[in-house]
Amino acid sequence: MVENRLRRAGKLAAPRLCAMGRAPTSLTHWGAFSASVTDGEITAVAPIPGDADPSPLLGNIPGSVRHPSRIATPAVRRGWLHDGPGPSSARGAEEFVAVSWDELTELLAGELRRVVDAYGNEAIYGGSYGWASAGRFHHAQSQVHRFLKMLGGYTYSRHSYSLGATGVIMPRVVGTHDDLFKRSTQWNVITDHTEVLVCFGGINLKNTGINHGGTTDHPARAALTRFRNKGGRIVSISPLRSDIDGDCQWLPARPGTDVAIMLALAHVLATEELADRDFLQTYCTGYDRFERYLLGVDDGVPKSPQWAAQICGLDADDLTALARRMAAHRTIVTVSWSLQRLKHGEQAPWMGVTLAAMLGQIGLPGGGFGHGYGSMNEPGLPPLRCRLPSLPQGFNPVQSFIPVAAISDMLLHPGEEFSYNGQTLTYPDIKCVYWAGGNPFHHHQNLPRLRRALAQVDTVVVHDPYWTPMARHADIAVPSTTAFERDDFSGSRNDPLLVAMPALTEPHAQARDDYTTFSALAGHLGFGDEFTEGRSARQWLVHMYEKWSAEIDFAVPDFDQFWADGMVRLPVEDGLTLFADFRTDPQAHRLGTPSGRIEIFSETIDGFGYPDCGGHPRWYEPTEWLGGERAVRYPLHLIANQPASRLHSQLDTGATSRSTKVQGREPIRMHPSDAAQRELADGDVVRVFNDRGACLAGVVLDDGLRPQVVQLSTGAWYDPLDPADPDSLCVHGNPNVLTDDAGTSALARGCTGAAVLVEVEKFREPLPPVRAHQPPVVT
Ligand SMILES: Nc1nc2c(c(=O)[nH]1)N[C@H]1C(S)=C(S)[C@@H](COP(=O)(O)OP(=O)(O)OC[C@H]3O[C@@H](n4cnc5c(=O)[nH]c(N)nc54)[C@H](O)[C@@H]3O)O[C@H]1N2
Ligand SMILES: Nc1nc2c(c(=O)[nH]1)N[C@H]1C(S)=C(S)[C@@H](COP(=O)(O)OP(=O)(O)OC[C@H]3O[C@@H](n4cnc5c(=O)[nH]c(N)nc54)[C@H](O)[C@@H]3O)O[C@H]1N2
Ligand SMILES: [Mo]
Repeated sequence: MVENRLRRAGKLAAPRLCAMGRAPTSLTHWGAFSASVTDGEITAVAPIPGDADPSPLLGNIPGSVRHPSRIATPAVRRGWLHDGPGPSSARGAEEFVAVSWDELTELLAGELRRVVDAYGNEAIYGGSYGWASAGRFHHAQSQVHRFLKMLGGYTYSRHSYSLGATGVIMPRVVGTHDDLFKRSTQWNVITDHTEVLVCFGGINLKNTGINHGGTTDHPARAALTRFRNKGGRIVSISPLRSDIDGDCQWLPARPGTDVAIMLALAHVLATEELADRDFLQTYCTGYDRFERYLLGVDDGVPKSPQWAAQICGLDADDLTALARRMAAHRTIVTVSWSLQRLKHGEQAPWMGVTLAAMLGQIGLPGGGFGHGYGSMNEPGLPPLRCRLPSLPQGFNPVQSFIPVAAISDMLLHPGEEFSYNGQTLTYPDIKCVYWAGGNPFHHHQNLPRLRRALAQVDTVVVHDPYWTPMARHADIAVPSTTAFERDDFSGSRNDPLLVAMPALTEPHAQARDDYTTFSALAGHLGFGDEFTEGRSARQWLVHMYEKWSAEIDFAVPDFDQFWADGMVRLPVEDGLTLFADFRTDPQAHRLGTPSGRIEIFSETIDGFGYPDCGGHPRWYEPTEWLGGERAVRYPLHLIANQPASRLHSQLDTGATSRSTKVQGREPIRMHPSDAAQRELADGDVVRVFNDRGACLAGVVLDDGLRPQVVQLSTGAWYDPLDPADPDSLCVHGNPNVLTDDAGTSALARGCTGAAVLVEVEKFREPLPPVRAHQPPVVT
């Protein structure tokens, strides 16, 4: 403790400086930076030279390591410590008791042993979804999964909140989902060849700040500028003007109706002889079945621009003109990931590919399909020619899994059957939930329901550097280091630099690396040597690097040289066009689908007989949209999208994130006409509500929204006015108290958090304080 106080007072030696005395560099999911370290603390950060468009998220870093919201000591919920494991609705409301690391190890090892002995490893839910921090070794997911596998396994989760629907549908349609991003058509090909970019969901540059594992350059903004300067045109179909930065044709469609719009465009192509029948014949299967639906042969409803106009609120003539323009030019149809994070989210990427196939330009330079431009930095960037160094993961002997966003369903319905991707599975009976590196109170929908679900289990364990809302709901809170307090290295599959991440400062208070925590636990449980393989964290870095460098087919400097240099440049595959090989030779480069082609009709999916996902893409009426019954009670469509000021909930306490808050609340953007109807002014605090929950938010007027659309980003730390009440008002502005915890369909059961219907009213009571960034009571 004394040591820690001294460290904080800056009396101990400042952390290592890199070789040659230059400022140390490090890597985050949102960019590489060099740090100014004064008296042992990170006081300022600067983007590395060469990053064309650094992310403003870097501004959240200074001050974050010693923030009062850090978990300073291992801590156990008082009720759990006193009464032992068991269901409890006190999670999230009770104070904590500080324990020593030895006590924590003993308690935690004992509880894991108890659960495994009494119920089997299946009773541990170790999906532990979340982004954690950049770093190939200290990556929290890799650590927790490796540990739980050696413990005998755990119930795991499949896919992500990012791409829940795409991850299941696109392998059935084009044989892959990863390659859509990893091997996407590159920006330089787009700038050289594309004439029209038709973007469903826009290309929002705020999102291109991010890549999982890190990113060292942000070329999207410059690429779009070059594209425009060469005469390229951008059409943005989106409820928000800001989804394209700069000049474009903005079609502010009613949200949730993109599939209807795509169908209308397809209808024009089909009826005006503009569809490329040769392409559909050679490279696709099932177009005929789809066309019957498109033309309304069986249901009597042609999916014409006039039909779509009623649904999407755009002008039918504009849609017709757009379709003709797309057919006349080299065109890419892009679909943002947000469109598959909605009810029936499988349909938008499937229909996007179908539309691109009808244009016949898939595999031609600058034509075809894109998924996720403006969702992540990765699409448009060249992939590495090699894999990255990695921590061996081992084998999970437990078969039981859930689609990741089914967590509340699983906890509330043990033993019940559910459908997923053609299978009938059974929810396991979970006794222990183990989380490291994610924040379900950020990522999951319908938080009141999640709180009730978490109350069912015997024990919740959370490793996190911060007292996030998830950590507050833990029985056992385990303080982790941040990426800035340990040595590591990182990179990502579409970035040319592998970056050394030397520790910039000493660990805060009693925080420990997850690796150290798991090593101690494994030791206590009798598999310490297997877990550590006798290596310290530093020795693992050297080992991972050396093993990797021996396996790749080009030379890299040895570890010490890499560490001294701070980074190493890796070769990339330049000039890619998505599916170019397939186009050149569809036999040699068959897609990984049953037909080897693009499946516009999928016999497999059709065979599942799901009412909410049939054999070809189609328009299903959404549950949460302005055209439905529900909009009578909740007449505003809330876009709950990714925050511009942080990564998810990470560093919500930081300067960039806090600078956007309105009276301490998360900003909600509203059209002036919607505000006027409710007598709201810029800067007012409002209550945003529906029948699932309510939160406060601060009004920002913006006429760049389609009327009746409001926008409230995710990521404000959940802050219940009454922590004992799962239905309590969130005073800070977390939209997931409002969103529906319903899967996309029986096929993928992806997350549907992208949007929700709400009403907004002025909050007239005295403003409750925001306490989310303060630690809970720990005695
Ligand atoms: N309504 C709605 N909900 C959404 C979305 C939406 O669009 N709308 N988007 C969804 C999407 S796409 C995603 S990806 C998810 C994101 O959801 P998450 O990935 O769960 O969100 P993060 O805030 O990134 O959580 C990462 C956590 O890891 C912690 N952490 C960082 N480093 C370490 C470490 O070394 N060790 C440990 N133990 N912890 C560490 C951080 O402090 C943080 O609490 O949210 C989803 N939720
Ligand atoms: N700054 C920042 N960037 C991020 C993240 C972050 O937390 N912060 N998270 C990263 C992660 S993990 C992911 S998965 C990606 C997610 O990437 P996306 O899912 O693409 O991101 P969103 O910001 O949720 O949505 C993009 C845009 O889609 C539009 N949109 C929403 N609903 C509709 C609709 O029904 N129709 C149409 N046409 N448009 C609609 C919204 O206007 C929104 O701005 O972002 C990544 N980038
Ligand atoms: Mo994501």
